[in-house]
Amino acid sequence: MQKTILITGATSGFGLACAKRFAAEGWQLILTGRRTERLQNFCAQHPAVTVHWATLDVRNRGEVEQFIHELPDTFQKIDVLVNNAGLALGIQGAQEADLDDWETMVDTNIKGLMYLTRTVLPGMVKRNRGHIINLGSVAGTYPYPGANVYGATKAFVKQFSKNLSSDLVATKIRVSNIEPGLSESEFSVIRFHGDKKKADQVYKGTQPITPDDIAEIVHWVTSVPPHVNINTVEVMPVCQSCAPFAIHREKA
Ligand code: NDP
Ligand code: 8X3
Repeated sequence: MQKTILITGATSGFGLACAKRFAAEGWQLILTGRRTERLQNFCAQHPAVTVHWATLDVRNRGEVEQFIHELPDTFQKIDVLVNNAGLALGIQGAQEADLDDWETMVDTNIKGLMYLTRTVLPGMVKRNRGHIINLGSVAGTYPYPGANVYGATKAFVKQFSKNLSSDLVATKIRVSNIEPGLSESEFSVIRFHGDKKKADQVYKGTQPITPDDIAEIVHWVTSVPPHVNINTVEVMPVCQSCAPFAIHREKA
């Protein structure tokens, strides 16, 4: 039987690459994002792929619940949920960061992921089949200046993923947390509120991870034998490593 994958944030970056990767494997797709035109374009460019799409802001709990509860019959049995929609906003220190940016990150990266998971899970438990794949980040483990709330939202994703596995231990449902490092997508343009020049500086002189690299990993975690659960994949480009501890020294 054809498998079904629901991908949030399928209009760009990792989500779009996952849509293409799973389509190539013959899966049927449920694609969401706020930019309707991009979802329409995907369908126009992939006429042979079975797609159900919806303009959906994951921050809207009512819309998320309605969307899942009203899925067409043939799309109701979701095999894989990729909780990918998310963003970083700003890189200022905590003392000067924009509180609206902080709220948007919490509402999207934490609450949106919660709404999707809580609404999709009962069906998976009923069928005793499914896989929740969350997009965490290395920022959920390693601190860096300006990551403040963004990193904290991804630390939530890390612990939530582990706690989900605990709740689901008596089921065949799998939970994976993918934690990428430096990856080039629209992520930095969004983070710098549309400043493409600033965003380009992030990747200058590096060979970052690509969305296709992440899609390959997401596909891989679904393809291991059903009794195997890939808990966490932490992945960085070769040009990246963990920062040393920072020590501030007073001038003598
Ligand atoms: P992109 O900016 O390219 O894509 C982000 C996607 O999230 C878009 O499709 C966007 O769709 C969607 N999205 C954002 N806010 C909402 C919302 N409120 N409701 C619905 N969809 C939303 O970034 P990436 O592909 O790089 O990021 C994907 C995930 O991976 C994020 O969770 C990010 O934190 C994480 N990540 C990214 C890394 C990187 O360096 N790029 C590294 C580690 C993790 P639309 O605007 O159409 O709604
Ligand atoms: C994205 C990776 O290092 O920019 O989650 O926070 S990083």
